[in-house]
Amino acid sequence: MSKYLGIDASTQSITGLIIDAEQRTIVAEASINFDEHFKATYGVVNGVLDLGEGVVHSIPLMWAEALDLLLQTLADQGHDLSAVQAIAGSGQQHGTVYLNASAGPALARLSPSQPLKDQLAAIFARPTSPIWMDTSTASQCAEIEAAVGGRDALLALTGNAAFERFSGPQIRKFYQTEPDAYADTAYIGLVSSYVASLLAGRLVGVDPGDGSGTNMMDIAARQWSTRALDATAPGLAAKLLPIAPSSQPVGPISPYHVGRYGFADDCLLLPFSGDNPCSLIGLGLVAPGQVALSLGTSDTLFACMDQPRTSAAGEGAVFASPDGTHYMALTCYLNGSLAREAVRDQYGMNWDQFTSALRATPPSNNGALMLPYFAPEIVPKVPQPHVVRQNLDPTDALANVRAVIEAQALSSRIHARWMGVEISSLYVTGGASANAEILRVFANVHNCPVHRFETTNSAALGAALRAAHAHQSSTGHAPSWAEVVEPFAQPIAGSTIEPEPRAVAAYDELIGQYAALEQAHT
Ligand code: ADP
Ligand code: XUL
Repeated sequence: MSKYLGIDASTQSITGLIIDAEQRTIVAEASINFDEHFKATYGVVNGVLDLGEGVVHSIPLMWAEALDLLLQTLADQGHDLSAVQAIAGSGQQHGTVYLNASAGPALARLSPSQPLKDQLAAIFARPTSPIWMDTSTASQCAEIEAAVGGRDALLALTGNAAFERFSGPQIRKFYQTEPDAYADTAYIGLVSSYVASLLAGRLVGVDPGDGSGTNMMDIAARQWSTRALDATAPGLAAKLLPIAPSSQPVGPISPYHVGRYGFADDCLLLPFSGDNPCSLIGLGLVAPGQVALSLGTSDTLFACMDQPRTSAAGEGAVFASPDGTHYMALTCYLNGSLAREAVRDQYGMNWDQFTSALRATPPSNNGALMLPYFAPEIVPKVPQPHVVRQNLDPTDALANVRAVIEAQALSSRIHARWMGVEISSLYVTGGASANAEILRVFANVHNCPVHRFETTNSAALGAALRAAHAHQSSTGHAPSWAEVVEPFAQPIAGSTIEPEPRAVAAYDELIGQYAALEQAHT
């Protein structure tokens, strides 16, 4: 028996993935898509509520309902959840959940005969949660940087400049705009720690991987920073739980899940981390070297580092790795899958037609370029949506498809430079990594092979591997991270996409034009 469950609570879905560490295989994978199941009840589109003016929230009660549905689905598929020895998870990063004083007792007395949503509806001090797509906190970012002594001081302390989507600026905005609700908030957690709490039946702290995405954690000490907390909102320290080390079990799973889904009562639970930090583990990046690309709702490019290298220009973020010793550098784009879908839908295509359009058009697109800011962009910073076309006919569907993908790939090359790592290959994950033609553009723009994996859910896989590492360590045999990830972090044989010299040369020429266009419009 060596089964481990990883759960990824992401923007558009919640995924569960079970590995058998002895057999070295993934034995179960199930996803609950929020729009498919909950659009009618909660009004979400692409998993979120777009409230206008850059305000984007989601609904923590929906995540609880989705967790129940996910575990029920795994049980209905015939997976014996009593065989799961440990669980870890990941959440979309930065999103904050605000709970009142009834949350702790309500979690402690959960009855397996009622769903979570019926027992937890009253625990929220704020019914919705701002998430990583929210860009409405520019003034709070400036205030926080100023209060700690400037951007450089915040960078040195937390590893990151203030970003609109990070938790600290979002908490500050809540305190400023809804002071009474802020005062009534007993606990503030992240998406990750909230979902972990639903599994634990008690409140669980934020891990250093996700804590580094808050602008509130001392990145060197991996603890909340009093200076940063004071710069964010008054009384904040009392509303946070201590940072929970990523590899230290928080206890057994709650009796609720034992009674309802048949988990063993000694099934261990680990703190959850961020989706990108868990993907780092799921793709096997437990030592510096490889670079990974995640094509999910957000597109992210990331690498493992020995030391926290910071991005002075604010292009990238630095997070603590959940492996406990390393760090990750990350560049995040808001216009990832939803920009690809915007083009796909504008021309009435499905993914097969989108893929055919890529096949039918030449690398560098005869010089046609697009800046694909269908929504505000994080890198480069673009506060208002605006799509720019240069030498690109808006009625030419095929050229527009190629233009959006080339823009994303060229931008990922330009804005990866701050990481200071040579990209000699790319490990890919995320929903759109199933599309080989999209990957071909990235291979040619970066002039490197692109490796694919059995699952596109590397965050859930990384969480399952974290569970395996912690459980095996707790039973006396402490394996190295390399030993734990090695059987799973193997590219699919024969699936590598190699760069094509002529296309590479075309992009080497085009990238200067793209950078100039970007500079002219940002
Ligand atoms: P997240 O974890 O951020 O919620 P995923 O990694 O699950 O997102 O990716 C979901 C996205 O994958 C969808 O929004 C969709 O745009 C994209 N996707 C799925 N299949 C394809 C495909 N064949 N080609 C391009 N994109 C795809
Ligand atoms: C990373 C980021 C996104 C979210 C959602 O900084 O904002 O990648 O984690 O996946």
